[in-house]
Amino acid sequence: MRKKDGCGMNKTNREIGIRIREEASSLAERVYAHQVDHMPELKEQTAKEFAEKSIRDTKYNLLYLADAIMVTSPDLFCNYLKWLLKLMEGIGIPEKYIVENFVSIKAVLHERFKNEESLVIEEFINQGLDNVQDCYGDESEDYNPLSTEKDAYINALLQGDRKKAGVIVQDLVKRKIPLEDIYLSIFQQSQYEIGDLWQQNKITVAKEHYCTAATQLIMGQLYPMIFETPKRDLTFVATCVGQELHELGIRMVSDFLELSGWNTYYLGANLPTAEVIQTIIEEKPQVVGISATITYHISEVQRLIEEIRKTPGCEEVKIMAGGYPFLVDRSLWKTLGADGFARNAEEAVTVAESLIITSEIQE
Ligand code: B12
Repeated sequence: MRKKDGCGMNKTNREIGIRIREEASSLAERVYAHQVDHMPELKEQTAKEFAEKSIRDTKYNLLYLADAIMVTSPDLFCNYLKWLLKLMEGIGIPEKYIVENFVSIKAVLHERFKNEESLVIEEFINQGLDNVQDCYGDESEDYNPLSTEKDAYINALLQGDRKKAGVIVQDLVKRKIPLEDIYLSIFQQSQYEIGDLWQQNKITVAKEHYCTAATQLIMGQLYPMIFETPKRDLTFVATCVGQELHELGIRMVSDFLELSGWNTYYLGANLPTAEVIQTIIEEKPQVVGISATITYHISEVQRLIEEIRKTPGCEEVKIMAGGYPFLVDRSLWKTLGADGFARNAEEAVTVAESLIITSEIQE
């Protein structure tokens, strides 16, 4: 697992990652066949859905592994394993099935890849499994000055009472609590906790969707206050990468910049690269923010950054990256070629401001 040299990627690892990603579907089928051969109890599972689900989940395992190898980040892979074990515990699947799945992944990839490549893959998987208890994940909540209100907000949403949740937020506005605090201590924190409840199988996907939609609605009710701040001659374009559906994080970043006087152009989720590039050419932002939450979307971040860098008309724009994988691997933004990274929306304002100062000095 040779380390990458400063900014940039290890070429061999990048190629391994790309190949696993390209062949993920067929590899997943072979891994499933291998696992069934080695775990006699799986042969008793004759239901077609069992095979389909196992192959689908193995494909996710391969995609997470591929992108972590691509950027030489054992931490990203280890964090994924930690998350996966917690998820499986929630639905009552024993750890040994996950471990066996990776034993089969190693065996199948060993046949498919050259010896030195397969050593890299094995080292990633072994290191991940060995360090799973100690790697990043499940960080305890920072001190939350609005924890009582946040708990009441989550309870209201879980009871399906978004009106009550809205009233809690309006009361905070009346108490002149800064919008930034409401965003981070209520909206962001409640989303994180709702995600945890889903992961532990304590709430349904439908409940999680309801909570997210309600929070988006309540955020929208604050917009008149956000857009009334005086503006400077600065523009920020905010986008997720292609397949990424988690859009609240980058929306918060965009709203914080709007509150600090930037004109923001929020594109949200699911937008083709060409459209993002076109927007950059037309809007001429000083900074573009790119968000990814799912680790196997980081190859898309890298592609988007490469596209921006090589497109005439986009030379001046500074690129800031962020989202969950960037919190796990603190040098990922450099590996992917961004100009900066921020842990959250508050820090994003400071980083965006510093990026434009740097570019002014360079001029
Ligand atoms: C809501 C939600 C969804 C919704 C998203 C809807 C929407 N309109 O956004 C839906 C239902 C679509 C969804 C789908 C999935 N989800 Co989801 N989801 C969540 C949840 C509960 C909340 C996300 C959120 O709103 N967070 C709040 C925001 C404010 O926080 P944030 O994103 O971290 O953003 C802050 C910083 O990271 C940073 N930041 C973010 N972007 C940027 C960008 C820049 C430039 C900068 C500087 C900073 C920055 O600043 C932000 C503000 O402070 C999370 C739980 C969690 N812990 O986040 C799970 C979570 C992210 N989802 C998860 C998963 C697994 C999935 C699915 C794969 C599930 C599935 N099997 O289908 C799919 C993948 C979909 C896809 N292709 O993207 C996992 C990811 C685990 C992992 N290891 O990868 C999580 C962590 C849940 C969990 N605990 O298991 N999900």
